[in-house]
Amino acid sequence: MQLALALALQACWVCISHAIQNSPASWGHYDVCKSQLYTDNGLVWHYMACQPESTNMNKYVKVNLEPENITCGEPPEIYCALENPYMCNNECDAATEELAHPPELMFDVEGRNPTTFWQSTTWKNYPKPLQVNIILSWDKTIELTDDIVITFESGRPEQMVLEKSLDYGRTWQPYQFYATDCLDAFTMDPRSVREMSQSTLLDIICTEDYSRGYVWKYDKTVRFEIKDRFALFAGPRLHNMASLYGQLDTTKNLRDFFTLTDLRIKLLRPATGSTTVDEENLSRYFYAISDIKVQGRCKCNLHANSCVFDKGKLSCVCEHNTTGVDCSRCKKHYQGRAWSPGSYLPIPKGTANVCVQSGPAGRLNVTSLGFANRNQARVCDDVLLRCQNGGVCVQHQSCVCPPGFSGVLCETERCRGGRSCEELPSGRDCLHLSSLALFYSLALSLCSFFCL
Ligand SMILES: [Ca+2]
Repeated sequence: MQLALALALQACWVCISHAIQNSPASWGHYDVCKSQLYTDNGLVWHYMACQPESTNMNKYVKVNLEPENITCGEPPEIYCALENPYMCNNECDAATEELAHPPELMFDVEGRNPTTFWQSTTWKNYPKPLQVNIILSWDKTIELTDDIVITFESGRPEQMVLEKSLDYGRTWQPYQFYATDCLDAFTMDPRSVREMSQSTLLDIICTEDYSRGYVWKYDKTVRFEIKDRFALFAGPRLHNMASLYGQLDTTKNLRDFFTLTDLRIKLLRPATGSTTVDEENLSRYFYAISDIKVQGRCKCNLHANSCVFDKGKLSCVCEHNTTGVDCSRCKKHYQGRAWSPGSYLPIPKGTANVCVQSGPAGRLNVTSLGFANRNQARVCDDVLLRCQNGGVCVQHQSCVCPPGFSGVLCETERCRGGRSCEELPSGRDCLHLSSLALFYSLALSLCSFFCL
């Protein structure tokens, strides 16, 4: 009965794993660049489109502020609560660790109590605008995979623009405008991402959804909605990622929309909680941000499934005979045809578009290597092609498998697939008890039912 329970649990785990793989956080496709296949011609590489896992990009970001001296605390400053101009018992002092609010506190581990946050100087120079640029640089093209979420410790700004750069900060384009009054601030009609359609997805909008006054003071986040935009192709719960990937493959503008090297948050006017500014109490007005979340992946043109951070620099670990930080060109001696990115199509493995050897000599080599490989192909070794389940590799040519296992690398259990295994002296438990098999399939059905 214990075995039956274990099988039931295993069935549930298969089901949960399946669900996890289909969740937006780990889509499960395109995670392997190549695999080895055993064919009549010997072992051959089979190439597939691949991409690195989506991850928290904060770990790799460099942050710069403009103007440089905009962080509070030099000299020490007293600031007041926005809601109560007479509650002025807070101090910012850059020289005292507990009272300092440097920019790195926007990217530290969350969940600390009290919250850690960056804070600007107060609006003491009013009516000169209090404006700050927060520039996030990755020095590498990345692709966004989830919403950008900025959490304010102060009230949310009354005017703000989120911008992106695709050329390491040389030129900038707006991503989204945010204001309490879009018409007044940017002469734009207010819109919401919820009103967008497939044909308007690339529109740059101004939204009033995240800039309401201090009556909403517990609402602290400002978002740039990536998932809502994905959902226009992939469905509300992002179940149909194939549709999105297909669209990304064929529409360069769409792919570029989610791609960037830098982000710039332009804070243009702090929260005032009113239509007028209280000039007697300017220490009520400032910006404070406790967290910025950017989830994405290295852009490797579907030619790498990993990206390394070495000496402060991100770069793709290129496959398919490609090279460069983004795998955006063919390796030397592999320019037999023009470089092209991998393709998501056909779903789910895509097309690798590998770079091939160049020149007539290269082509000759391919033929002769092919012939040579056929004679000398390694079927097994002690590194990547290990014989499994206790098999022994003989002269790199074949695995001698223990009883109960077969296959090139002894990877297949003989008693599977309806064959009787009772006569085999295998130490493994095979599913030859029909009652257990029935229980297993019942458990699997139940789990599938709950998963769907
Ligand atoms: Ca923080």
